Amino acid sequence: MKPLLPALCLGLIPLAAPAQDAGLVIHGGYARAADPRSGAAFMVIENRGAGACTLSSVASDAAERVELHTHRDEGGVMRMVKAGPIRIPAGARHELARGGDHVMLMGLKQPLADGEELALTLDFGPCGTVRARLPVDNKRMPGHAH
Ligand SMILES: [Cu+2]
Repeated sequence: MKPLLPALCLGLIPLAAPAQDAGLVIHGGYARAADPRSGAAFMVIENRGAGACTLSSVASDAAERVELHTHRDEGGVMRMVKAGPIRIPAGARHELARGGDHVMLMGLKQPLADGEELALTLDFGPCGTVRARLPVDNKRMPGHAH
């Protein structure tokens, strides 16, 4: 009689999904409006994979332009500047949060209204792309990631 177990195991192998294989997990995310034409998105990106992954860019159909931004202290004044790629080592997490790194949306096709969802595609280069749907929450206070 043929052993039954190997066949069962084969049936449990998940279909290939590059981003999942890379072990990138996004949680605690939300978006908020800065004004009717621009907004920002925040989230925690966790790299549960075996190798480092780098977030190179973010895309969204909701805005004309999407950029990675960060805040820089310039003589006591916090200024928002364009950020370079964000590298997340294996086993590490990177927080995109108010006052720090964030996803900036410019030229919103419609204002970010509470209760709606913002769809983003995060490009991690060789680690693949990750799609996220973030709730719009204009009332969330800084520091409340969850
Ligand atoms: Cu910004």
